[in-house]
Amino acid sequence: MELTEVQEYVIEGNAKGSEQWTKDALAEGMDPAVIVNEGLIPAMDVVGEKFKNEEYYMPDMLVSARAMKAAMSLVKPLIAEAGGSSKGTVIVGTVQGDLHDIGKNLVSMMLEGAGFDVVDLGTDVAPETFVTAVEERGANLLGLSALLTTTMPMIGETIGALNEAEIRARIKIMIGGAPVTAAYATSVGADGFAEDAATAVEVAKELVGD
Ligand code: B12
Repeated sequence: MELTEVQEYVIEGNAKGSEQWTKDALAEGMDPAVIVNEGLIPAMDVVGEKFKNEEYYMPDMLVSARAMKAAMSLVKPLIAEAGGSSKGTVIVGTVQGDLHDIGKNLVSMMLEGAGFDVVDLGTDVAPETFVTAVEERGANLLGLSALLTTTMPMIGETIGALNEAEIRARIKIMIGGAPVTAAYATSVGADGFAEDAATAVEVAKELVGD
């Protein structure tokens, strides 16, 4: 089975196609991580390019996102299954004003796969909601995602809110999302940054001292 086929399904927004292809690929024994990293993610990059070039509009991005999610829902349990005993609890969420969740969900999935307990707060999460979750969940790591240059500052706002609540020292913070860089992470006082879900796992392990 060719990975270009599932890429096409995602690019054209064919959720039935991407789902069936993924089912067949898994039945044939393809590694779920390969499906994600070499099939689904590169496809979303193409979708982003098309949007930038005004070849695609919002509805096109949405149907592509749906096709990606249909495939991901099949892969997710398999990746999560690979985990072992808990390495700690991670709270994840997309910052306020931002509705992108595909990357965050992938990071969650990979963290679960690596043996972390993940508490996913979803998208458009207000700084106060993160503060409450950190207070209540006894987590040792927080992962913040932002996909828009306009919502990136909410990462800093969220860290500021944790400082204000005097709980910043309780938790390690890693951040990510397409526009986020290591330099930005340093500038807002985060502890770590990762540019993809696989690296996020390495950074997470490092931050919790695993
Ligand atoms: C799908 C998509 C959408 C979907 C989102 C569906 C969903 N449920 O997520 C919809 C259609 C809703 C959407 C809406 C919009 N979008 Co949009 N979208 C995209 C697109 C095509 C793909 C994003 C994606 O899922 N990528 C695949 C994942 C796997 O990659 P990722 O998110 O980068 O995540 C990886 C890493 O960044 C990292 N990571 C991510 N999060 C975290 C967190 C932590 C803690 C760590 C460690 C790592 C990490 O690991 C991930 C896995 O490897 C991108 C283009 C692109 N290629 O980025 C545009 C893009 C992000 N969108 C864009 C825009 C402009 C918008 C809109 C403003 C459009 C509009 N005019 O309304 C709205 C904003 C809505 C809102 N308020 O959030 C622009 C942003 C430009 C900018 N610089 O700010 C982009 C870049 C497109 C473009 N080229 O112009 N979008």
